[in-house]
Amino acid sequence: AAGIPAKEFVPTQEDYVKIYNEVAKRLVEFDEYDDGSYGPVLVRLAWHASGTYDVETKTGGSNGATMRFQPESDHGANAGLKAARDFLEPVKEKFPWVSYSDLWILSGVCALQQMGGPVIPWRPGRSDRDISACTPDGRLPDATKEHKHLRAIFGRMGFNDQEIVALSGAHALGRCHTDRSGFDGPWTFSPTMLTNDYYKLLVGEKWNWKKWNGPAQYEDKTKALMMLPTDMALVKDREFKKWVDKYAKDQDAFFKDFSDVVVKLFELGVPFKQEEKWVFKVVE
Ligand code: DDH
Repeated sequence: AAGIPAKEFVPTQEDYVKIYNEVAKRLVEFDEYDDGSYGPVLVRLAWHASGTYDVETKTGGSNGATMRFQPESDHGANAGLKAARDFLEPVKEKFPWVSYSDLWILSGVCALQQMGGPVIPWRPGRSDRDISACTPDGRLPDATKEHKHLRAIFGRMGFNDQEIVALSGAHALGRCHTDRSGFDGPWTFSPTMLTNDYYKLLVGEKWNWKKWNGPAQYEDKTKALMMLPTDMALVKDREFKKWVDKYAKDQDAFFKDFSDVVVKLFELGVPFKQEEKWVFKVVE
């Protein structure tokens, strides 16, 4: 009636469970994509939304979902992530009250859990910002570089050596695409399951330069798997290697540290009002 303001919809945990379940359902439904899952590219979207954070200026991070806009969507590192954003568009249409920023990160959590990863506690609180909040190009890691670059880039986000190595285990998932990054191939034989195989392969296989016309990358004996120069930096640098050895031997230790560091990554720069983090149940 006139004069009575419409009541604002305040979503509860149950409403976010509906979104988690919808994304999980779509992951099963659209199993023709890539290696059989949108999971890896959803994880990469959540990581690239978060990994722009700069501790000093407190700019970037997942609050804002500024990758919706050019120029950020056109940054070289974000090539191919339109597939993930488009995959989530019908979810946004079904639940218009959720911010893109919360949707992208909750979907990353969903993908990781549904691909056999550890529980990743999550809370809402991100709001979408406009094009003026886009971060400059160059904040995400460059795969052609080495240990110094990794420490500079991840140090800017606020991560130490152990956290850099734990985060990198996400490369158990997904693959490189020649039409996106220029690199080619998956890191493991099970690119839609989160395991500690990335570390096992890093220390257990012999890696040689791939002979091809593409960017410099490594390949294993079978030539089916790959490592980026930045992946190999984790075994070439003694301080990084300590953690690679630990996670190669102990999947539980990897899962625990991975969960902790991903929660930290996904929350960088977000002005939360809510203290409590929720745990979402895996959809069988
Ligand atoms: Fe990554 N990553 N990543 N990555 N990443 C690529 C794919 C995927 C680097 C470069 C690349 C993380 C760290 C690094 C995932 C998750 C994470 C590709 C291939 C390149 C290149 C893209 C393509 O061609 O489609 C570099 C460099 C680093 C680093 O220096 C440490 C981290 C921290 C994560 C994370 O999620 C926490 C995932 C998943 C993929 C697979 C995407 C797909 O479509 O499949």
